[in-house]
Amino acid sequence: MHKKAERLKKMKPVAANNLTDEQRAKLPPGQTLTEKFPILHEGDVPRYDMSEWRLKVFGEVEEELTFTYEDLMAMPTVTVNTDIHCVTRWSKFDTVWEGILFRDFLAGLNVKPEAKYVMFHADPDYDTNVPIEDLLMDNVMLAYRFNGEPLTDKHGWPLRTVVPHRYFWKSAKWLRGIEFMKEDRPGFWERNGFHNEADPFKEERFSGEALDIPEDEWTHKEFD
Ligand SMILES: Nc1nc2c(c(=O)[nH]1)N[C@H]1C(S)=C(S)[C@@H](COP(=O)(O)O)O[C@H]1N2
Ligand SMILES: [Mo]
Repeated sequence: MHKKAERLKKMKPVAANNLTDEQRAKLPPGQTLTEKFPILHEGDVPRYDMSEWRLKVFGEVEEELTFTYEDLMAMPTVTVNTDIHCVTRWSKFDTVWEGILFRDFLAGLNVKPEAKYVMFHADPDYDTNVPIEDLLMDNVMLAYRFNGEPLTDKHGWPLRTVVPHRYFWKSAKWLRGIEFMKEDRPGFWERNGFHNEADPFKEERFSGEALDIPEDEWTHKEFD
């Protein structure tokens, strides 16, 4: 059998009747637990020359800043264990991320007091918006390691955001820019029918009419 077909065949969700009480309590409504890690994105996985790679901070800041990867590696790190929830109905528990706590990163920037929202800009042509207030929690980060290993290309190496209390489209892979904004503005999926707030426990999936996503669509995606 073709290797990809082999992999897809193994993408089995954890059946609802096999969940412990604790797992059931942690699972947002309408979600299915998976032990695998689905890979979801638009476009091709970017390739980088790390000597050229930069992270830019711009918008409502006193001073625009540009970080090299070495700059980021030199910052204090945290390790966070958290659950993640994708709008296509898979959730994964106890994912372990290592990187920079967003709150710590923010403390080193000169953000104007009027700034209330962030637009995360990512490759290829992706963006997603989150209120600053939402980025101050103990588990929101700029991550570069997952489960004890460097992020893989497909999961967003060299740098992604992890905003675990929002549906996972708000966690941008291949992050390149952080824009501070006075007013909110919708990102890619937010412009395309997904909910602006995206709280999985409130099932904030869509902004208007529900998009026609088959409930098992994610089980046909690539994963590792
Ligand atoms: N740059 C970029 N980041 C992205 C996306 C994307 O298309 N491009 N898709 C989002 C969506 S919809 C999901 S569910 C998660 C998937 O992350 P994973 O592939 O590591 O599971 O990435 C999010 N971040
Ligand atoms: Mo997603």
